[in-house]
Amino acid sequence: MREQLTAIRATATDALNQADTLAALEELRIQYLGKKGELTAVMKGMGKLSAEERPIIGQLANEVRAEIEGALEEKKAALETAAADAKILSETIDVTMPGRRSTKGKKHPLTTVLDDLKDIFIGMGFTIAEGPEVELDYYNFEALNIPKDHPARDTQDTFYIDENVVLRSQTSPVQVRVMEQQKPPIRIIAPGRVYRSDAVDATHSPVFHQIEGLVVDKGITMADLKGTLEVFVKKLYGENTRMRFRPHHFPFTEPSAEVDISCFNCGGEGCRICKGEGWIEILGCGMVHPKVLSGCGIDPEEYSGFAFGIGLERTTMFRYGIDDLRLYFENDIRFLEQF
Ligand code: 2NM
Repeated sequence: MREQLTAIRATATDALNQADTLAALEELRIQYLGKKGELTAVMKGMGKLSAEERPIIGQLANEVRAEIEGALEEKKAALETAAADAKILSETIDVTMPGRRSTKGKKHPLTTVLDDLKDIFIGMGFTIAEGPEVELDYYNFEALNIPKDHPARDTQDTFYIDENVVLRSQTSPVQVRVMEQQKPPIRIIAPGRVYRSDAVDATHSPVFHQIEGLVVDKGITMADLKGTLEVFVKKLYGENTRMRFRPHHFPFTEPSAEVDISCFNCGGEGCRICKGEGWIEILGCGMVHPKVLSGCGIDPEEYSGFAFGIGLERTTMFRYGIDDLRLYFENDIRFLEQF
């Protein structure tokens, strides 16, 4: 039995020295000290020893157990320290290393100008209305007094989803929806994406943005339209900007007009920007057609209104001197970084 114990002491010490993981240590603990372990088995056999031998072997067995336990503890502590050291080493941060510069995003020029336009109209008491981009033919055309044979309704010009559903070609359907649901006074702008079946070039895109405005109340006249646009134009293009109305035709307004401003580049002298004209067209507008009002349940004998439509891409081109609308959508960082 003495030999058995010294053999266990030797092999256990050896195995412990070689263990290099905490899991391996635990296995060794079970192998030697566990309920069915080798040392336990020897100690269970001590009953068979003589009275003289028993205390001597018993003492030896206790020594071997204490030794193995001690070695286990020591090895465990060493492995834990090594693991912690390795972790600390792998996590060191070199605080002297140069930092990585983070690039800061900013607003797209279209967003900047849209936000400015919204601020100007909100300042005049307008609220912002929104509506679907996939729109019923009824709201996009019919309710706006655009007859069945109008060229805008041609599949050459409008994207049709099916016979009755289109991608809206203007944001006026939003105005129609508001007029149907809300009693005057109405004072809204409807900014948003619109779609037309155009080929892409420097001034055309099948997707672009409009901001349309609508005011409906008792006694609204052309003077209110002119006064409102005058404030808008001076806020956006400067106090010295002059404005002129040219007669035009839209199916949904009567009378209708296009609005020019004195060229912000040459002040009206004539230059490359205004093509020598001194004037630049910036928007379309008019008094809401009585048929549009009554179609929305608003009595044109009691109420009148004005409406206007501004192209966001065009307005932004003027603001920053951008000469090609494709630049807005190409996401070239060298273009975007300039604003
Ligand atoms: C324009 C020009 C003139 C317009 C008309 C309406 C509505 F819904 F009230 F009839 N909304 N927007 C309008 C009028 C839009 O864009 C060049």
